[in-house]
Amino acid sequence: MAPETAKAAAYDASSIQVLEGLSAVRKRPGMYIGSTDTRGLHHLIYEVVDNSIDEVLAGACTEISVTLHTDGTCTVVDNGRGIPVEVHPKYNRPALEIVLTVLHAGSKFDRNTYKVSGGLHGVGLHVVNALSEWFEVRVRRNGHEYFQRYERGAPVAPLKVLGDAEGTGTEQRFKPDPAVFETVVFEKETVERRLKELSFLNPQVAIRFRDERDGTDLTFHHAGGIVEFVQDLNASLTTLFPTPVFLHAKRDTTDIEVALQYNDGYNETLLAFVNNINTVDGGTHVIGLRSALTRTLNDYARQRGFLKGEKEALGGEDVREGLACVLSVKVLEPQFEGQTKAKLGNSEVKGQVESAVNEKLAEFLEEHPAISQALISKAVQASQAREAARKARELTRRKGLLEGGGLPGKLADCHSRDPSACELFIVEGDSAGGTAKQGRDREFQAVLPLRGKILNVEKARLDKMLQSEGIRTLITAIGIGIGDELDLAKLRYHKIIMMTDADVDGSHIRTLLLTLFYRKMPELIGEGHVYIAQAPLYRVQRGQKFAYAYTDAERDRWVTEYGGKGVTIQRYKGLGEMNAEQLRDTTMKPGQRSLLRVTVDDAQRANELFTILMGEEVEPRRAYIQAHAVEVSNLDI
Ligand code: 0RA
Repeated sequence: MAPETAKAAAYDASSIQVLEGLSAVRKRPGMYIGSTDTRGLHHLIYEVVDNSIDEVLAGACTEISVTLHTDGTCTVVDNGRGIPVEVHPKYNRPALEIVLTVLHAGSKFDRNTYKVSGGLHGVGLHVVNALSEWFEVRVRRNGHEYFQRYERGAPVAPLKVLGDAEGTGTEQRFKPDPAVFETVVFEKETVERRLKELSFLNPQVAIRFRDERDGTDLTFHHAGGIVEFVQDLNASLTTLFPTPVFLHAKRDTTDIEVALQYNDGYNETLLAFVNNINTVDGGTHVIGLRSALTRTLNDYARQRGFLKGEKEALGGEDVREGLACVLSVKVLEPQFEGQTKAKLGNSEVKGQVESAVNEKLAEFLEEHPAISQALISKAVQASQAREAARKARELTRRKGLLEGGGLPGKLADCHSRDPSACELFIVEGDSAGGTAKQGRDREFQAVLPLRGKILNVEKARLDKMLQSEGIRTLITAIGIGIGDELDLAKLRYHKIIMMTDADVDGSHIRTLLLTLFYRKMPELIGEGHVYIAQAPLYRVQRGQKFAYAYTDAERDRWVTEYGGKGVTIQRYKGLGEMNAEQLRDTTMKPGQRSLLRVTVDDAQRANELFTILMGEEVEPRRAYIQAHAVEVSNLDI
């Protein structure tokens, strides 16, 4: 076809519709992928991979490979049936083009699998295409290889046949558009984590991950599915029984899978997925699971005489102490709720999960009396510790330490009583604390100095945790309480800002704080209230001119700008080396400072590292340190 003809043909009614659809996505990308920050950027990969996973769920695909290239592009290859290329009757164009420009579930070409619609994945390949500078797709099908290229979502040429080909499959390569995203750099760890997760959730598929920027080449294939997932979660811990409990049930059209295993620690790790989406904010499926656990363990304990009297009962937190659990449900029409669409809303799912887990877990307990006894005795101990903690709390309360007006003495509170305007700076050490108190705006900025390291909550049960003054002070200052009694509405400051030195001790304290928040106040992180202050590393000065640098590269740029000669560089080894004015201008003052918001991902990563570095087991710790030798070489363990 002559180019003029192709062009003329391209401007018919349906392509106007396509262009309108495209510009809607490009105008409001957030509506489709949640945000245009690094989180939204990674949604592009998730979306493309999810489409290949749909082929796995249809039983038509066994291998997926994901590659991050040095030019900032990503390639996803699968050996599924290939995106259909036949002409779509309604649009009079190849189905492939429809899938990549308008539809996310073309009726005739729809695959009969559980869809994730409503969540942030499942938005459709056309969204990825529209937000990519370019997108190239190759399909092997019907004995041919087909190819088409798009730029900013629009095809640059019709679908063409490259030649003959054996087998079937789809290959997609795309370059996120820097005009849309705040950052276009894919994070290896984020992608790796998601692919590993998908391989546990879909044991039928092998997922290869390559990062050409550093030579990474990994293959994830976990035939044991979520049972292996739980074993992985407990890998560095001592477990109460060797093989995780696994249960699988169907209620109506909902498919329910649970794997769980207890360790001798005090924390709960519960990962919940709906149609392969990680519902970090929980929802009805999680509520159903928790209530079944509490109910079934209480029933069993009562029948066997482990609980005395009618009044004694195991609480939810007691039966979840030391629990590692993966819940994976498949729901036909999931409703996702909340800011990040990471919470399941379908009310019917609560009862479905609850009844399935009640039934199967009761069976398991009957059949494994020795394990059951170990579980119950751990939960009973947890319950006694909780009771002891409650008494200790009453005592301190009566002493007037924890109640309103009885705020910790070291806290320099702010004047404002409007939590949404208030900020709490948690500062390392009394000396930096003093500087921060001088540099703050007392109207809305409060300062809490921490003396030394806080207790590692990873290794302590509730009663011991509350004996630690540092922890109590933090809990009181923040105001929302912890665990099952947490009430986010009582939050006293909407920004909780960790301000520590940029050295090993500083990062250790930050990790301890993150562990406390992640384990005991997860909503605080989930709702985006936790931040890390970014203090400068250098002050570069020449004559009257000076600037602050937050990285080595930035320092070098200032040195060049100031002309090299006569420039002095001051290196800040800690916050304490700055005076109040400097700390205010560089790190505390809104509009001038830069704060890093902590995501659940960050906290999860910090915690994982922590479980390994601080855990009892020597072997995983050694393996981890060897694998990450460069990063942790100066970490004091
Ligand atoms: C619709 C129908 C069929 C396959 C696909 C879509 C499909 C989509 C993607 C996206 C990435 N890889 C994919 N592989 C397949 C089934 C068509 C048939 O019955 O042959």
